[in-house]
Amino acid sequence: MYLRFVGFILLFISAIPLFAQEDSLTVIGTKDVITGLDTPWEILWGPDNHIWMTERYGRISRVNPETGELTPLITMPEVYETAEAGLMGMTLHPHFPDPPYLYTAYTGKVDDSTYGVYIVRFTYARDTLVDKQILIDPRRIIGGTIHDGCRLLIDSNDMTMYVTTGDGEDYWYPQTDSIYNGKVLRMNLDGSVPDDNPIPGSHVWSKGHRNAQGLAYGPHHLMYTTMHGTFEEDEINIIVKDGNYGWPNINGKADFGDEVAFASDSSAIDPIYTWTPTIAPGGCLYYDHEEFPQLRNSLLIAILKGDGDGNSYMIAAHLDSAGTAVTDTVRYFYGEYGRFRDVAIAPDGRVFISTSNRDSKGFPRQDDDRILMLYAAPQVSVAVDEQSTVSISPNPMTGAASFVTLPHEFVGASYDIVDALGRIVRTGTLEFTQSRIERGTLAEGVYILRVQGDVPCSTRFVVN
Ligand SMILES: [Ca+2]
Ligand SMILES: [Ca+2]
Repeated sequence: MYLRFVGFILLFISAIPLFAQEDSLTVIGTKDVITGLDTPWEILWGPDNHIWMTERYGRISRVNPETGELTPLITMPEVYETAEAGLMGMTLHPHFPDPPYLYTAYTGKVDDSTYGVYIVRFTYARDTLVDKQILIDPRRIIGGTIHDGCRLLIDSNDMTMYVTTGDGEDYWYPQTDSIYNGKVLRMNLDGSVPDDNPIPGSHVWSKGHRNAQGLAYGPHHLMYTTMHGTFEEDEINIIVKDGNYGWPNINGKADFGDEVAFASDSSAIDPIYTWTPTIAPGGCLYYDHEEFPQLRNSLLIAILKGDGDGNSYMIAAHLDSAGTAVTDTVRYFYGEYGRFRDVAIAPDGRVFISTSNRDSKGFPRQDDDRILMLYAAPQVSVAVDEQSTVSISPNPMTGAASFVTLPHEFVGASYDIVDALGRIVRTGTLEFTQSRIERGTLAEGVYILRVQGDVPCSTRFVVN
């Protein structure tokens, strides 16, 4: 388990920083809810206080978040999993279990040679799923091997469901109204077209999308998507009725000649935020619970690629009070768990996030994939002992290593190194009265060395 602090206030006096009191710190603890999964795609909190989950190969399960017990509901042989295709988003009826309806989306065959994306409804009965109903003709959402969508979201005010679809890696689809790829679709819960959709008889709500995997309501009932750009400009969008979001004529913001021209011709809408280089945002949810003050009024976004090579993370994208601009973004769990695909939030403010290391693009560890729980952990003091019997030299560490000097009675003690965000970044044992501490992967910054002797002591040092 990692403990981390946010809200550390660093006060720099000359080159030596002093830490303020840590009484305002909130600690985010993480722990495994369940491991040994295969590419969980959707996780959501159900009214039965369980996590409901799809895995891309075709299984839907309930997971007890307290015990990690998994109850499989169905494994669907009709799901076609490859590259980015397979079983994807899921949602429950807002009044579940009355009616006991579950909605999901998957790639499957429509005939011997072609694939489509199925939007379906199941009925939940005694820990199984029965009576599958196909809500939209799957030939209208052409199934690709990549860019297949699909996140689902029900508006409980008018009982309509929104579904993001990918462009199936076809440049023509997103601007073509008759094809459902590269769109946000809107339907009644029986699959019919709502009377107030922008195009009579069509499920298309907005167009010009490349591949949105995040779809969530935020403040003021604004609807957000997170979207995969090309090699540049991943996006956060606010989705409006009949909006055109520009793809493939515009990637990200309309900031080049042809993009500007298309935007003025088509009234295309700019994203509210972009990332370049791209990081591949997955699922997102809006968070505004007091459990984690540092996450309030933000979109929590599961990031798939991040910096690549497994160096991915979760992002909290903080919003302004109107919800129409991102004021800053903060990364969590950088490089610690690999790729993240989706998030879920419990009513008590706990956050759950799922990894996606077995999706063929990750570097799975033995017990991947997993669902992690984020919880408010007891605070741990890392106050620095000003009269410490342990010292580090040279400090700042400018070379490959420094030496820790400590009294004989500390020899054999374990230590850890905590970074300025309160994360334990290294642990080890001090074998000698002068023990070498390698710089290794320590980035530039301020650290605290904590030694667990009979009388614990600590000292701070700087790496630059
Ligand atoms: Ca979710
Ligand atoms: Ca652009």
